[in-house]
Amino acid sequence: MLSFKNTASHHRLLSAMRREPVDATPIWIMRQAGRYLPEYRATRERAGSFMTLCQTPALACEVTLQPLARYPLDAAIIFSDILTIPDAMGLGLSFIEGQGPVFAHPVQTAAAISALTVPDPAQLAYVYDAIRLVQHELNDRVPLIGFAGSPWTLAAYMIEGKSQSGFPLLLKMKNEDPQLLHQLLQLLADAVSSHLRSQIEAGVQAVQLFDTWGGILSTPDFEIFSLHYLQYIVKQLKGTVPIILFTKGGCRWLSQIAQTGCDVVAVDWEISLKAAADMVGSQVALQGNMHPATLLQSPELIYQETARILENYGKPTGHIFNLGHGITPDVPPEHVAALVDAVHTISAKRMKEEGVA
Ligand code: 1CP
Repeated sequence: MLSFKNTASHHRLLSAMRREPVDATPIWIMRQAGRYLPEYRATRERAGSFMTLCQTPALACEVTLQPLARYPLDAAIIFSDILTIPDAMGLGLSFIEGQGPVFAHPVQTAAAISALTVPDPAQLAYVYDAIRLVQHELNDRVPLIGFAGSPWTLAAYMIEGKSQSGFPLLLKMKNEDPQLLHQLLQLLADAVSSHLRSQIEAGVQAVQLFDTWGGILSTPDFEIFSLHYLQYIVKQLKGTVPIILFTKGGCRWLSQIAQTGCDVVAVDWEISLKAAADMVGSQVALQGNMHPATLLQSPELIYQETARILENYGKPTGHIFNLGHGITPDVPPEHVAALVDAVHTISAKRMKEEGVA
């Protein structure tokens, strides 16, 4: 039986996810613990490698909390990576400077795919241990978000063996042996469900699924190869904690994504939040959607763009502010302070004026 922490209602993030009144719009940032922070780079250097950082709970806990020490963010996200699942399946993950993730044993044949199994939770225990450490340190200051990659996005890296523009080997398998690809996607859907369930048991109060590469598909193929498995995972987890679905490049499909039964639909910058709200209806909250490059501009321009996005959304709740994709390493840390302040100040003032706070 799945047990999870009773999610206290005083957290802005969780209230906004339920579309209940909030005193200000909550904000967290994808990749908020990352290379734009000098303290992250220092801990990463001390760890020696990215995987050691992920697999050492004390260090993963330390970097998870670093952005919270600097900014009044409304959530923490556990420091880990979506590729820990294929690593636990035996694919041999390493991160090569300047090249990104690389697998020693990509899966490209029926024999390699048939040999895979759902990892034993013990193989990912370092993630659950890190979650327990973070929850102890946070002491209910803000909620902690857990995450995983979508089956489609994980399959992309597992088949290609690395980050490869256009993912040609993945698309070749989709076209030439779709049943084999479905075998891999279903196994991943079970592995992702199991990993998220264990994260929830360890104490995360919401989860996000990153479907970073769903947007490369055509509409019929998105439904068959990505959405179907997102829906399967949502069904497995329904009734535990709120679920955020993020398909990058997926603005064409926001209404289908909302119909999976998820709680929050995360939106990139390709569509306005107002248009997104018209597509998803009133059953889900929205997350997003500032262009990450906005954070390279001056604090004045960041303030103006924040005001524009909040105004464009226009409703008192049901919005979690975020970027439309991860923060980039070249962002000056003080620009993040300007953003968090702008979101809270502008939204709190508006809620007071409208008498909702
Ligand atoms: O050397 C380093 O420090 C590497 C940078 C880095 C970081 C900070 C990687 C390598 N992963 C992470 C952490 C990470 N990855 C988090 C931490 C929590 C947070 O603060 O948000 C999360 C949520 C992820 C998720 C992730 N990893 C995604 C989905 C989100 C997205 O950005 O689209 C993907 C695609 C990955 C794979 C991955 N891991 C790392 C890199 C550089 C990549 C992308 C490779 C590519 O460009 O295809």
